[in-house]
Amino acid sequence: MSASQSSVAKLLESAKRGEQPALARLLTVLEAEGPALLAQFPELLQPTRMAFRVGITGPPGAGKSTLISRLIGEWRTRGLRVGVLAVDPSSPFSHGAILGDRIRYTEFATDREVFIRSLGTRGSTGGLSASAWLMVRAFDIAGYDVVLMETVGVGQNELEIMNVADHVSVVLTPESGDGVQGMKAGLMEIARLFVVNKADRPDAERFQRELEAALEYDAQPRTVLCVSALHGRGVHELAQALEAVRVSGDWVSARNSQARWRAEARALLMIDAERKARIRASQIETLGDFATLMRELKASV
Ligand SMILES: Nc1nc2c(ncn2[C@@H]2O[C@H](COP(=O)(O)OP(=O)(O)OP(=O)(O)O)[C@@H](O)[C@H]2O)c(=O)[nH]1
Ligand SMILES: [Mg+2]
Repeated sequence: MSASQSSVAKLLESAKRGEQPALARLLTVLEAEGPALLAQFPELLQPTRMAFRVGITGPPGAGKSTLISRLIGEWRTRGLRVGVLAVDPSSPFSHGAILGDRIRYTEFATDREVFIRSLGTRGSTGGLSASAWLMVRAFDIAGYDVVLMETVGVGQNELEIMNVADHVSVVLTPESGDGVQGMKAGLMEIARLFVVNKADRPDAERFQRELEAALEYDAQPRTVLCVSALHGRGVHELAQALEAVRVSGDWVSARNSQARWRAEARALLMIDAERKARIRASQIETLGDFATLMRELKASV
């Protein structure tokens, strides 16, 4: 076993014992060297325990972070260990990443069973997705019960990231109204639960009914809940709905489904292809080089 291999093995042991600095380091190592580690350590590839991954997505400012901090509290009162991966670079959770810091939500700063990590803005958005796939495995190893993943549900990349989750909730607000029509079709399909947040504002129930009507003829049963994350209303019911899914264990077999392995493979292959493309492109200096590249491309199609 090489030196770095044995140090990663030690890191895995420490993370398993619940040591937070080891988990922080493991997340960093996984982000940097993930595929190699997955190949070397079977427990990373096929963990014996799995954290339930809950994707929380929705338009900017819908209240995702506020809701997540409430949900952390709900799970903590049940004695569960909660991780957060904030994928959206504009999130308040992520400011720490910009400062090069691991941050914890202030309320939970002294709670050793809560671990919050933001995904940096390094690299492309495709890179974020690959990082999410790799890093989220650290929470399985460390024996966490739940990982909440926050992303702004606007583009294709964010949608890709939600493949990492075992369950996706979409957070909307009464003002989202027409937004439902405009919402990415893929997001509507992937979502199992819709949260109408800011229900302290007018028209929340009307919007809830509209949403239920829009989902009525859908093959997948979906739940729509009205919540006010700011005031803590409806949060308990939401946590109960998510907890029911977690304990049902229905998501465990899906974790090993063809679709999930393919989605993870796609994310990691794309980042690898991007890295190779950058190297190859940096070698192009003249029209002749470019023409050679075009011949190579034609040959490889
Ligand atoms: N009235 C009301 N305001 C809320 C509620 N939940 C969140 N907010 C407010 O909405 C604003 C955005 O909340 P965040 O939790 O940062 O929303 P977000 O979806 O995480 O935002 P981004 O990560 O920037 O996309 C904040 O000013 C919150 O205080 C709610 O239930 N009611
Ligand atoms: Mg946020």
